[in-house]
Amino acid sequence: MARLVIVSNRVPAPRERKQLAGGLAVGLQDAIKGRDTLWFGWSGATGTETSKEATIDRSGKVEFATIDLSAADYHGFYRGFSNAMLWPLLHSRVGLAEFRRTDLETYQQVNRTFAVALQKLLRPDDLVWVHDYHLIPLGAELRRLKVTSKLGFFLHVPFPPPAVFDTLPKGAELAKSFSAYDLVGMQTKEDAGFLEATLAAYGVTAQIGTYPIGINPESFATAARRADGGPDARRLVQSLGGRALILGVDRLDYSKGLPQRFEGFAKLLKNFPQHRKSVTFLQVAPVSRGDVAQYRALRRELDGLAGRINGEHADFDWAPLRYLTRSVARNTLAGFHRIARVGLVTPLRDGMNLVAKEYVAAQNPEDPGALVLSRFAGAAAEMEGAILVNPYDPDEIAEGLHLALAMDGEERRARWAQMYEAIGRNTAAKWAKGFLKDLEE
Ligand code: ADQ
Repeated sequence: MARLVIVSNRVPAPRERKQLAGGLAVGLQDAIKGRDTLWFGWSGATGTETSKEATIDRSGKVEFATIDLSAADYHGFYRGFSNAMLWPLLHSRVGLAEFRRTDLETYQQVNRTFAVALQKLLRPDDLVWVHDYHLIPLGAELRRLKVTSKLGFFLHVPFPPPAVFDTLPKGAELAKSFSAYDLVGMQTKEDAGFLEATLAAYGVTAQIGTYPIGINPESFATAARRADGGPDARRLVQSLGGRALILGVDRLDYSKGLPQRFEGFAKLLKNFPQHRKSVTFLQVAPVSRGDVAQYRALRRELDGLAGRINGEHADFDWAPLRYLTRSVARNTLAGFHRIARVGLVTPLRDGMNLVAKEYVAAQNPEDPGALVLSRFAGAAAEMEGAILVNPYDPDEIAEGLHLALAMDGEERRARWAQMYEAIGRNTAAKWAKGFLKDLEE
């Protein structure tokens, strides 16, 4: 079997390697099993200089090769072009994108540096799988260095319509670099169609396929069952005093539609007063990318909204909204999902959104909760049993919440069964195996 070479912006830190958690790592775990693997990427450390060569260490069957970034490269490549330009653009948020020519140059330069360091470690029959928007030009840089191995690329985030992508300065060059890969994987058919149309506009083609990412439903369900009886879950249930829990779990990111979600909850309290005092909304949203201006502004906005909503609707013995910007352990969250009567997942745009799938996996099949889901999350294409809403419209979110809270057990079980079947159809393991099989052929 060919060696698998995974390339991702962040490589799991040594302490994370024994117990891989989170989307990408969980998906890849099954692909790695029993395979000779090299995992290459940024260490997460910044220093005075970007490393010219990777530092290599081994953990079981996996070899890790990492590069440190200089502070200047971190700013231009990671914080700048990747997260202040490409992230908003790919989520169709042109108004939030910040372009600087120097950031683009640094992005290209870092991809070149990665390629040079990686090329030295490659063997001709390796299967190289590059992940996400930080590394789009890597394939073309490797080809320039005469690498002949099979090269695959997977985009975890959405791809915008051609007219939106066209606003990216020097976008033609970036688009053309997709064609250096033998296979390009996207989350949904819509994303695949937009990429294909964009490439066509620049006169290039690529082999594009759709590979919706998933989770491992059984292991998440087991974690949820275990955590359900644990001390944190008990404390949460006790604190609810019999009220229904609405739960949101996200990174603090403007793609997740949090202000509109908070407004939607406030509309629920206002437009459907029968739920006043019988629901509590818990939003867990740990700060992410706190050094990008747009993320700091979002945090300020949410602080204000949370204060206003609680000020307006709370009573001396009840606060409707609980908002946490610190992180909560993954297993604890699994238990919280199981307790929640409603999972509230309303991104304005999302590649897939694994939280929606985790919510479904965590439910008690005898008495499952309902999922209110944005129709602009990749997951919406699979989740017929969800209550789909337009995440830009707080009134519609409120209506969705009302429907979820009023739904009888029979309908909840029927909808949940459809969703559980869907998350079992596209698991993390199937995603990785499907992509690699197609790349190999
Ligand atoms: P993210 O934008 O990070 O991922 P998502 O898919 O929802 O979004 O979450 C990925 C993982 O992070 C999940 O396992 C989730 O449980 C975890 N996570 C999210 N919020 C958390 C929190 N508050 N505390 C602890 N864990 C949390 C990107 C794309 C998505 C795509 C994934 C995978 O933006 O669209 O689904 O990659 O491809």
